[in-house]
Amino acid sequence: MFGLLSKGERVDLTKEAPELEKITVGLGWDINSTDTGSDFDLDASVFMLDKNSKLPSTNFFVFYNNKSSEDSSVLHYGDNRTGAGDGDDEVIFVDLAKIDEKITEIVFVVTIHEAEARKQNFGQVANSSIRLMDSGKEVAKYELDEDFSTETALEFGKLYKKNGSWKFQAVGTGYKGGLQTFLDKYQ
Ligand SMILES: [Ca+2]
Ligand SMILES: [Ca+2]
Repeated sequence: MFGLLSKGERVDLTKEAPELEKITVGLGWDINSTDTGSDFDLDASVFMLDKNSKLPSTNFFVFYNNKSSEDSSVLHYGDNRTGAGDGDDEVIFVDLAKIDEKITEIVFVVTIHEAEARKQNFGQVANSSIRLMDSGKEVAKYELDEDFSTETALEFGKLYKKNGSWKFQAVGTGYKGGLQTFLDKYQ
């Protein structure tokens, strides 16, 4: 529908895909190079934020240890520890109709589990992508095209509500750090 998005590009889901209510968000990655001696365990997590860009409570932080948001609108389908194989390696489900009124932004991040101990970063990861699907049909896809040589955490994309419309933006901002970096930012 929207095809391939470039970094920073936004699409208006409410306006251009009004029938889209239940969205499956797939995150994929592969390892591009050298064997670092450990698996690459990338973790997809979701921060659901209020109008001040903060978590109303930690129940709106969805990750492998908290697989459902307080309002049950965001569900995490589970941890993939290697990224082996094509397609989506971790999947998150979003039901726009169930999102709590106070939530105006849903941020999808990807971090590398134990990046420091395993000496890993996004420069060693290939084919990173985030895509939105409607009943198995791809609606939009963003492929990370930058080579992050030191970053270990990534804000991949976000859904946000503006003037009553849900929009999606391909973000692609890299950080050094891990999940705690985002918790510090959003708490
Ligand atoms: Ca994982
Ligand atoms: Ca993969």
